[in-house]
Amino acid sequence: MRISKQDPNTGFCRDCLTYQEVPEHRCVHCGSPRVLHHRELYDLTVAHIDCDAFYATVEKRDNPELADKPVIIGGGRRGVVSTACYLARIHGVRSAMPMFKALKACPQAVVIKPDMEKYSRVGRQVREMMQELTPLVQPISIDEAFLELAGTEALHRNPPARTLAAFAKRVEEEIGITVSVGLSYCKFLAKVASDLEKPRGFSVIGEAEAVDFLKSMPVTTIWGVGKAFAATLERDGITMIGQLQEMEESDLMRRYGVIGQRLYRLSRGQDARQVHTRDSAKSVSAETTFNSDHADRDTLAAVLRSLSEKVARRLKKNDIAGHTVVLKLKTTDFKIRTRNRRLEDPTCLADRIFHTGLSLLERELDGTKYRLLGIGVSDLTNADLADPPDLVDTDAAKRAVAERAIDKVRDRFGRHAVETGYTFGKNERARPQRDMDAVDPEKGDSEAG
Ligand code: DCP
Ligand code: MG
Repeated sequence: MRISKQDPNTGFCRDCLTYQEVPEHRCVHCGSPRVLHHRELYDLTVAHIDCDAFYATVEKRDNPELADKPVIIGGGRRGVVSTACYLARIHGVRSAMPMFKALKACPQAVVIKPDMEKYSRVGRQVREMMQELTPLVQPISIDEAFLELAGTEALHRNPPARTLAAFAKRVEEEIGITVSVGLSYCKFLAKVASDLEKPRGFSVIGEAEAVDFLKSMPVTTIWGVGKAFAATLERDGITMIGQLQEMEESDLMRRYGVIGQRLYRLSRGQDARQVHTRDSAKSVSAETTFNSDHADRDTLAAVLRSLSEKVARRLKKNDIAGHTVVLKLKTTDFKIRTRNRRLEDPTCLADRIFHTGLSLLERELDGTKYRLLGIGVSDLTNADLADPPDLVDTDAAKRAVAERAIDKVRDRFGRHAVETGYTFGKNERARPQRDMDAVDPEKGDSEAG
């Protein structure tokens, strides 16, 4: 049967994959209750896949006698639970629980020491199978990944939703473990969705219901809101996402700094982060070759500032951050110097990139004339962990808030609407002539320092 986007009423069975024209509770073909219907089922392309009780499921696969027994994986030196099968979870056993406590809750459990080599092998198999669905697979941990399936319909002759259901079925049949799938229009909600119906789940969150759905969820649903930050929010009387939805962005930013903006957007189901493969870019950088050579701090600092802003702009656009700042200089006799510094936390802020770059640059100001200056970041990660609000350096924290405010003005009025002290009036001299993307500063012709 041909399925078109005009026909959102047609669902399909997750067991036999037969299309279902009328919304029935059971599959018209095989009678399975696992029938999927959703108004946006054929429009959504972002998926999060997470294996169910991963280590425990692998052990159950390899020993059928364990099938109906509660199984706990853990022990070892730390004496905590790595994971527990869903049977053991009924008794209250959870990951990271001390083993003695877990055994008190479920004394009949079978305890198995983790076999990491085996789990890595199985995790790799699952990942390879994911990569047959789309080249855009972003692994998050040993048992989970994001997938972008836009544009894969022709290849699989199936809409993403059905491709994913076929995948889950294939993992069960060929690898012998189960997964849960979340399907949505953005990463945040795809991840939330995959957790909704575990195990063997397949949940869909569409754009139309996102805000309503989020309203009644606890703030801890938001990626990056851990126990400590949830406690801060609770002290301010905020426990549910619905409360965040009623707050102004400026208020959230004033209270919580950069993370306030994230809360504002995610609480409304706005998440522009793209799915990217881990090695799609090793670094993000920009560089400029001067018309005449320079040795003085002011000129170089101005160029550095505008290049840092360019790098930060790209990082923010792609929701990534870099852990290491890399400065590149080329002397008049074409010798290249690169200097690196690893930061405490990854950053996507121009201010942090600039100040780190400047301190590296200052050590190279020995009268040498430079014909090229470049700045970039490497060790790329998701922006989620970048620039935590509780910085020791309060001035830097203030500048970070200011930078977010400037970004907003620039989003609305263009890049040159706001100029900082370092670049003000220096745009002609500081204009980058060439930029580089996806260049690995560890390699190539550099002379590491
Ligand atoms: N893990 C661990 N210690 C933790 C959490 C997890 O060692 N505190 C390991 C064991 C898990 C694996 O990582 O099997 C994957 O983590 P998940 O959080 O995805 O947990 P599970 O896959 O076990 O369960 P779920 O079905 O909730 O995904
Ligand atoms: Mg899992």
